[in-house]
Amino acid sequence: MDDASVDRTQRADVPCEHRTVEWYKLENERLLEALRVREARVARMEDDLVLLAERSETLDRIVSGGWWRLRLRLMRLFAVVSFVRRGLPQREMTVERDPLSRDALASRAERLRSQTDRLSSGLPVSLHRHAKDSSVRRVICSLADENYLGPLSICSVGLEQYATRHGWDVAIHVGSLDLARPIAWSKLLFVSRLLEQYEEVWWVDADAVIVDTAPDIASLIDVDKDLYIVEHRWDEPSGRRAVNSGVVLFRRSDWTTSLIEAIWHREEFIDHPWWENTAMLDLFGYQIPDDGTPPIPGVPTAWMDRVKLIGLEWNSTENASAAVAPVIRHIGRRPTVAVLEQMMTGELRRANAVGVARET
Ligand SMILES: [Mn+2]
Repeated sequence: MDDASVDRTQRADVPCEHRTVEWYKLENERLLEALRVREARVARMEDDLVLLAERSETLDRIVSGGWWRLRLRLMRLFAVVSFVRRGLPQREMTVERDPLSRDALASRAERLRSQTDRLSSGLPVSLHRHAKDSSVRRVICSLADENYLGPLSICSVGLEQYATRHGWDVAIHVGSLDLARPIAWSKLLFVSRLLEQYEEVWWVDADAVIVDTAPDIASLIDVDKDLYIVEHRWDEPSGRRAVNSGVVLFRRSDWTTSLIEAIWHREEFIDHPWWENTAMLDLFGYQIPDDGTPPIPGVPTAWMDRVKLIGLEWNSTENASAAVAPVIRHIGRRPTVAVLEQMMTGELRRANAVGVARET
């Protein structure tokens, strides 16, 4: 309700026949007062309008100034560029980002070979740090010589994908660590060095690829087990089995150190076709036939107490040792390195296609 309506009510309250000169004087004063109130209100509104006009002038000055003009121009340019880019075919950019393209693998091989990082022991490596800020230090590792630099590069693509997802470091060494023995034996030396600064060291052969990054191998860890490995099996001759050292998770402990030393000292197996794997099998109690046929399980030795046999999916090969849903596809020896590389790339491409399909 405003003053005017109050006036009207008051005026209406007194019938015409009872209105006196005094009433009219008072009524006049009331009306004048109402008029003054309105004038004051109009004056305030006028002040506000002046203020608004001043502000808008300031805005105009700012907008027409050089800085704003430049910003507007940049924004317009950005909009045009992103519009044009959206319209262009994406093929070229995808090829550049494809870690399995010929160029990407070549530069990856060069990076691995450069070994610009150092372990605390001074050993040169190519190190990718993905480890999360946690109390457990974990590393995935692999090693190969120049002959296997191609497979090693392809292998490292999957290792890095896995490491990024689960917070592991990746350490890769190119070259033998003991030229007196076949390269396979260098694995033991490499793992030993890594156990000096990591609590969990996961070895993956250069001829294997991680094809499913979802499962977390750390979830398999038991307090009373220090070695995690897959036991392969054969249809024929039936009943043959053997732990395969192509994929092994080592936990840092005195037991692990002793085991690695014990394997290393089985010099009679240095040139055996399965190298250090044979030494490990012998220590664990498997029988190694002289005719080169697969090992026969025997009475497990005390070494097996701290060994945990894990599912085939962690080291899936072929036939009876092929997992339905592999985490790691271990390709193994092929007629040529080129064939091996082609198979590894194929496996990773399929895996990534499945991964992309799953995520979208
Ligand atoms: Mn292998």
